[in-house]
Amino acid sequence: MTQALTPDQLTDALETLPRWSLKDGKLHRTMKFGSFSEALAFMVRLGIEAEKSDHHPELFNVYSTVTVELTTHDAGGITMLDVALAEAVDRLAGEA
Ligand code: H2B
Repeated sequence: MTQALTPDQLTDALETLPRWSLKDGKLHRTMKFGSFSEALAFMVRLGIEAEKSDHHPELFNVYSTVTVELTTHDAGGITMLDVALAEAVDRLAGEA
């Protein structure tokens, strides 16, 4: 769970996450909401979810847009913890 994925494992994982791409060595997704309030509510919901597993997203917000970047700092790369958090993001957005 906490070991950085190999390039092959990462390719396999990305095939299961069509809304995500690889950018600067992190899982990357930009999401657009209907308003700043909706974007903020999403970030709070995601933060509560992240606390449960003690694994945290990098969040960037500009008005109604939220960019989510996922990496495991302790492992120096993307791990299954990031894949699980990406799935949680999609679930929270009502897409999975
Ligand atoms: N989140 C992320 N994304 N990467 C980490 O390496 C990480 C984390 N480490 N949340 C956790 C907290 C660690 O610092 C604590 C001690 O469990």
